[in-house]
Amino acid sequence: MTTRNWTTIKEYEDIKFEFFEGIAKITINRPEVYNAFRPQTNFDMLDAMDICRERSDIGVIVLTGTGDKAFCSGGDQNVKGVGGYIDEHGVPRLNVLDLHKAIRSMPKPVIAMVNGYAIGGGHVLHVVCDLTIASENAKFGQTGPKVGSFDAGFGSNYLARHVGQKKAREIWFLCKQYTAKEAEDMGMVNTVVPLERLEDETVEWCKTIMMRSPMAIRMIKRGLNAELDGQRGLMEFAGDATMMYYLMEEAQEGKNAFLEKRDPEFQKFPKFP
Ligand code: S0N
Repeated sequence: MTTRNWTTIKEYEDIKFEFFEGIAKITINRPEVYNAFRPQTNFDMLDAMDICRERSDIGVIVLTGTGDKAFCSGGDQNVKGVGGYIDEHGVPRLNVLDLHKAIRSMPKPVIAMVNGYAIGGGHVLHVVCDLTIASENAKFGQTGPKVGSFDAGFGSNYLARHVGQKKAREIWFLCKQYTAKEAEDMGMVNTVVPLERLEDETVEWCKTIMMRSPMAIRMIKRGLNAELDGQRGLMEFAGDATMMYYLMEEAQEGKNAFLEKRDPEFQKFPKFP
């Protein structure tokens, strides 16, 4: 494995947040519980995602877990209580759903670099990411109906877009574990590599993506999301269309005419077929 000089962007309690040549890496850093998330973990990741969105020198976000055992084992069962996962103030939360929304909304690709178990809510996390690159030792599966939870949102319906309805139902109803190869064959993993090549391969994918047009990538992500995300997906797609319109001279003409107290000369702009 190539050694890279990742620099820390910001210190957090539950995650590492690092940067290298346009790539932001968010690492769930709770190896003692196989990188299970608690409310604080999700707050940390949400803050990091905000920074990724704002920083124009970040082109791709990589999500992973510390060590070679687990990407993420889902919700931390030690803090699961009545109404959700209990935070330090005693408030039950399911704020992992805010993280799902942040990944969907992120106008840049988010890649799951799966280095071990992606189980339960950890499996959902990789499902929600735009791409999944897995190591050969990775294992995939849902546990909800076995341990008293379920995700009837992206974790099941978006999963079904990857693997089909029958397989999605199998994954949830039986709660089996699947190898990385099986997950790749099902269509929910993009590629599988030896563990020692995982980061190299992921960085190569990131670099290739970053050579592509960021606006084109953004619009493709928006369009693919919109099919499943209803009015919200359409809103984000439309928002980006408006942003592009604002970049055009035609939109500037409307604003300039208003400020100059004259009629706009929209007729001079082409009406393409
Ligand atoms: C990952 C598994 C299969 C690994 O098994 P293995 O190799 O036998 O290791 P273990 O000895 O079991 O584990 C090693 C140590 O790690 C601790 N640990 C593992 N997972 C968790 C966890 N999730 N919470 C707390 N601790 C965990 C073990 O206890 C052990 O520690 P020590 O050594 O001290 O004993 C296996 O560990 C496993 O099956 N883990 C549990 C997986 C699971 O059921 N996760 C929770 C599933 N539920 C959710 O994720 C909640 C979903 C949710 O919140 C949600 C709700 C609505 C909508 C969306 C979501 C969403 O999450 O997306």
